[in-house]
Amino acid sequence: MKTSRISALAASASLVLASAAMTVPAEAHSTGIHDNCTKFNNKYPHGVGKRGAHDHGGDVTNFKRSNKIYRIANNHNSTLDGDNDGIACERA
Ligand SMILES: [Ca+2]
Repeated sequence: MKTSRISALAASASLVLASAAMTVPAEAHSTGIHDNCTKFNNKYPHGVGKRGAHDHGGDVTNFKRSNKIYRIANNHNSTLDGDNDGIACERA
């Protein structure tokens, strides 16, 4: 009696786990232009930085300045600003 109850519980637990696994998308979540710098630079060729940001790596000064666009990009994918200088995907 006890064993069959435990088996039933285990069976329903397996069902819950199986349906949870089925809800996971087959492919990684895509964030559109925020997937990587290649896509981001298609829209913003020199990157997007916060107002007043300075390129750590060198001399990129022609990036688009927008606190809002930078914040949205960084929230979607913080690796877009890997060197954390306040400019996402800076490119000369
Ligand atoms: Ca950067």
